[in-house]
Amino acid sequence: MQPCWATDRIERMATKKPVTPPPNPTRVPDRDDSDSVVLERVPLKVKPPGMYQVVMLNDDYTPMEFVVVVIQEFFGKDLEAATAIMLKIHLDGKGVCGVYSKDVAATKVDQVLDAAHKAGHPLKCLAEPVEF
Ligand code: TYC
Repeated sequence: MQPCWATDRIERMATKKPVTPPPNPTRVPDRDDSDSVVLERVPLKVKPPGMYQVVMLNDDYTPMEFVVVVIQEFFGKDLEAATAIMLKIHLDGKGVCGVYSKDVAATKVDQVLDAAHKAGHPLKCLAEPVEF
């Protein structure tokens, strides 16, 4: 025989309505009612990092020889390739000196602008994303 307080407590528990937890809106159900697993297709969000081309611009004042040396020095071209790039820039107004990751391209631009500024030439270049 149980003491009276225990019987009271059990009766109260039996008549008390169970508390249902509120639905969690952030939880995505991973199973349906039939116990089968539901796989959700998650779209891939990662993209490979884009590449950047360093474009050099023509001007009327920077000596051709300086441009050729800069292209050799900072873009690793030999004399022939550097001269061809310089002439293309001279004739077309601009030309690509190389293609790099974003950070490396930005560093190349800084190096060229710094060298040109120190030498007193108005040579300009910029980095732009490569379209594909
Ligand atoms: N146009 C310049 C000249 O005739 C040469 C030059 C070439 C300058 C390429 C800039 O990015 C350049 N002296």
